[in-house]
Amino acid sequence: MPQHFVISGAKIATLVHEAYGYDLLEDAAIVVDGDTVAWVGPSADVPSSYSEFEHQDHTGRLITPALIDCHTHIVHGGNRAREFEMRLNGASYEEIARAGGGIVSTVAATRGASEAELLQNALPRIDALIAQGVATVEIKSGYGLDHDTELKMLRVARALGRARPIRVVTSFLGAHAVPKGNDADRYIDDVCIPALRAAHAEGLVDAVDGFCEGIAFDTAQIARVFDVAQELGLPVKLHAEQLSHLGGTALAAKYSALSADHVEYATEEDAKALAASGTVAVLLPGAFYTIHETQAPPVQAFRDNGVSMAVGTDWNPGSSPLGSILLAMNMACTLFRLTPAEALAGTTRNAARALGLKDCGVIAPGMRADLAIWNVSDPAELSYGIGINPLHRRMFGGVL
Ligand code: DI6
Ligand code: FE
Repeated sequence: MPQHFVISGAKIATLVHEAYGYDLLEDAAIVVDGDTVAWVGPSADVPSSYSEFEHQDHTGRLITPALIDCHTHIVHGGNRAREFEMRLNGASYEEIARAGGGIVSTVAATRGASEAELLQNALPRIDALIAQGVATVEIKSGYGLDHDTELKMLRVARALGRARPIRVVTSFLGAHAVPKGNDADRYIDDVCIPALRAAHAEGLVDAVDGFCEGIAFDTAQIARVFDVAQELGLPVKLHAEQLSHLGGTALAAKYSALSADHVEYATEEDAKALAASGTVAVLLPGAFYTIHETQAPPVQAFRDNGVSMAVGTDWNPGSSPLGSILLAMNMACTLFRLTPAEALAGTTRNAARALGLKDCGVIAPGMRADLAIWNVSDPAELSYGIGINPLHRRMFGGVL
């Protein structure tokens, strides 16, 4: 049951004003009324009308909006540790593929798992994120690549949101890879688009995603999926410019996408297009790190053009087996040169934007009371630590 709290004495990174970085208040208070933030300001100025509310002193702590992981693939069967080991023992890509490795192996494991099994596998991943102050997580389909398994993955994602105190936002990613033995165009028209319509009819889809890449789908194929998304009234997002420059970012901007994700190979011109469409650039340093990518996303061009940047884990069994949003923030700073304030904005305000959510990601009156209370005195500590979790408590919808 949501309660009524006055939380005082803490530093509060409200993240409200983009120009002010953390937008930090010293010795500040938050009034939580039910599931909503009612008031924010100096501890000394809490209106007396709230004097009956339960009081909590958090002197010496930092409060931020609860974190948001805006890009994950945490519903999937199996794992690819064996393949990781084979690669480090010198196996070639072909040898790994012949041994049944790669995305195909995750598709097989996901098809073979029941809904209950997929749920059991994903719960520890959800719990790991919750333990780091995450209150909203995006989860994609994309390891089914057939009608039934794509819908099964999304049902499991919805079930995770009922099984745990966390908000789950789903993305339909039928256009993730071409299943073995299929033609890409026929797969899009005969499997992906009908599955999208069926998933939408079941209420399973919050947004539509795709993988625009040489090893996946080209812009014309993605555009066909996006046209259907538009017809259904669903927002779109896109894995774009991860391994090469194929024009996915410009396509995402053309469709007013919520986000363009990865974007290592995006250009200055792409940055201008994202700015014009209000599309968020989602940076995923876990994949960059895992695949030893050397081309970093054009962070300065994003800054110069006023593109909002978010940061996610991309938690998936292949290119980013990264289960820590805090480590993703550290990597975004170390590998991509984000400032710690940008990294925190990337997992709060801008991550909310990347999901089209307007009621979370900042601390302000009227917003959901999704908060993270940290045992740190300086907000930079959240990005500075490597493998350290300083969370004290998380509040989800007013519930501690
Ligand atoms: N980009 C990636 O890096 C992953 N998917 C995507 O769209 C790879 C997924 C995998 O290898 O399982
Ligand atoms: Fe991804």
